[in-house]
Amino acid sequence: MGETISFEVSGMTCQNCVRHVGTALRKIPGVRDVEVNLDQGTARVMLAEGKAGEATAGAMLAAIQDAGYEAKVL
Ligand code: 9UX
Repeated sequence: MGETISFEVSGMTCQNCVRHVGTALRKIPGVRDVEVNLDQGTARVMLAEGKAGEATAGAMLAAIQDAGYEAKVL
């Protein structure tokens, strides 16, 4: 199954924002799947098996911020 990391994401106001965040996170090597929830302001990132060392929370925070949103680990 691999691990999951969840984030609180602020600044998302529409489904385009959701797509921006999801696209940014899916580009990170070792990310298997991403679920972004606009209403909850959250992103859940599922890692590929054994990829926790590559796909770090810090890399995800940077990717979300580069896309124009703020986030913190839940
Ligand atoms: Mo969500 Mo933005 O539209 O410019 S992507 S508010």
